[in-house]
Amino acid sequence: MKTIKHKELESWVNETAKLGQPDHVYWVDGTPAEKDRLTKRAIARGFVIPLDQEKYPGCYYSRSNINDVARTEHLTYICSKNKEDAGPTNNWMSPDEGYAKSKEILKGSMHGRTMYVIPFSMGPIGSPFSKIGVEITDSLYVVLNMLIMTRVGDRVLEQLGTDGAYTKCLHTRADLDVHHRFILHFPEDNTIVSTGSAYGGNALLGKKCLALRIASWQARQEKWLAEHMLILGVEKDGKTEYVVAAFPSACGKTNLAMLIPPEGLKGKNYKIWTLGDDIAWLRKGRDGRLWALNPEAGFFGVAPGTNSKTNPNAMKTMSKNTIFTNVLLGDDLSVWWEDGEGQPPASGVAWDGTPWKPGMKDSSGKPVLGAHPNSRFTSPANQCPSIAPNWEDPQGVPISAVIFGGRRERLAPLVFESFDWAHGVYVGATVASERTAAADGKVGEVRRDPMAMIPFCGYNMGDYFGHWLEMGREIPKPPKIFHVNWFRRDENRKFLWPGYGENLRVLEWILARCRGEGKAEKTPIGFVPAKDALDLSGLNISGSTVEKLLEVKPEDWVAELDGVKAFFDKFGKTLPKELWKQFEELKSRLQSKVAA
Ligand code: GTP
Ligand code: SPV
Ligand code: MN
Repeated sequence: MKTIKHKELESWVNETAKLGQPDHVYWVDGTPAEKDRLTKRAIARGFVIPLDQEKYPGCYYSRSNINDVARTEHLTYICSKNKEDAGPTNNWMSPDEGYAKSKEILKGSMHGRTMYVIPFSMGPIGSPFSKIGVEITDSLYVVLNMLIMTRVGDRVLEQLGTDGAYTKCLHTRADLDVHHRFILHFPEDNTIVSTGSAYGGNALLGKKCLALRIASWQARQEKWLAEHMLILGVEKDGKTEYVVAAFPSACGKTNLAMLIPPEGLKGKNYKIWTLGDDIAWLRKGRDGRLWALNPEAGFFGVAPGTNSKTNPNAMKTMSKNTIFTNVLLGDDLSVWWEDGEGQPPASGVAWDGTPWKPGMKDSSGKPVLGAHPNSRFTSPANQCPSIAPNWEDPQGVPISAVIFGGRRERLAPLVFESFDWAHGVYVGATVASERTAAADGKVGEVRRDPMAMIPFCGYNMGDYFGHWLEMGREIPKPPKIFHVNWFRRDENRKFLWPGYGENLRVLEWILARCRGEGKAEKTPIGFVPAKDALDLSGLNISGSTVEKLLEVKPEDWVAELDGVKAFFDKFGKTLPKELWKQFEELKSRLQSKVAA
């Protein structure tokens, strides 16, 4: 028997075991030997399948239930005492109801299984940014993923001491029935309860549940920010500048974070450093700037579309010690996905467990996908060739620019700069994006996704916007705020911008602006690059395409205002007056242009 110094933690674990009725309770210690043992057990139980170990050393395949392949936002709740504290963009359930519902599902749900207790740290152990969680789970898949995504084991218990604070993260697969699926957050109790799902953000509770929903609640109280952002460094002439960027799920964070400078900019000797691809925690530094740290230790990245042209660093990162979920499993124990690497295997099993062959069509003549569009790879961050040497610096890195973005076929130009922090908060608060496969819902539909946080903000977003405004007043030297859109299309729905590595050309302009350089043209929505301000050398792109990419049509932006107003109206009194002021100012800037 292990001696647990933290008595309150021990009694929570005991109580949960009484309720869940597992056959065994096992405390994860985080050693490599244990990882081997647990991996073997997962193989024996059929939870993971080893890939061809010569081609894919340390790599495993896993398939989740076909009704359990993406986050389920309609089953995700904030269980705050007051409904208002959850706000109009979150589902709300009373804490009493939340606990009662989940208790029913938990009762006996672990029977015949082992209950794993995973002490984990979000952020390097002991960093002033870091928070500790303990996940109880009956899923070995969750354990193996948590070992990659977070810092796990006895060293975390050591840090927790006899009475340290931690987030209770209780997970049971139960019967994986969607009727028993609830992702519940009790911010006032620093507690998460997740039932009936074994997929990604629903089950790896350190990620979206703790590091965003619970952390955002805490961040408001403790005056910092928990955001759905990548962190990257741009090095030139021996100096590195850092940016954070918030894009909605499956809108390019991992890709931007691992960017490789394009051929056309080779002469400038840029080097891009990856620090995080999904979540950033930001605090005011002693120097009065905003500093950022990635609380995760791994990447849970989208597989489809990833190949050695689009994201070579991701391909190298996942070449070993990786768990692949819901991609195509080749009969030769390879993995493959749409727009991936090379030819698909001659035959295999698709993400939904059915036999698959290249070129298969469904009854309506559409190609049958081998990999689910939201299939993923889980890889250790330190395997990334571009991982920054200082990515685990407990102090984080100083941020020069905050970038918001979305997936917009029309309207939003390639890049624009806000006028100041408050206007930047307005820009973030009004981000809209087309839905992707990362969550259940209609793909392609445009929805408001402020700061890419609509599924992840753990409290009333009206208050969240207020907190952002407040942070701007707290930080003497705030970063500049920008908006980008890599996804604008032409009449034939072809992307106008080549994207990926070429996005460095946009980062270059952004960083120049932060230094007070870089030429810009003032438009009603903000500053856009002046003609010739983007370095497009070596890029085969016509002048008229560039014009289209940077075009700001006031009449289109006026039309957008109705949607913004309807969105803001939902918040009633909690929406900061400053945002209405920004709205009115933008409206009059636009109207004077339309009239002219
Ligand atoms: P989450 O992990 O869900 O939060 O997603 P993410 O924001 O990290 O998205 P990711 O980088 O995985 O990209 C999602 C999809 O967008 C992939 O299919 C990419 O190929 C595609 N994508 C990424 N960057 C670009 C780009 O610059 N241009 C275009 N056209 N597509 C891109
Ligand atoms: C996202 O959906 O934004 C992800 C994947 O990063 S998940 O962990 O499922 O949230
Ligand atoms: Mn994400």
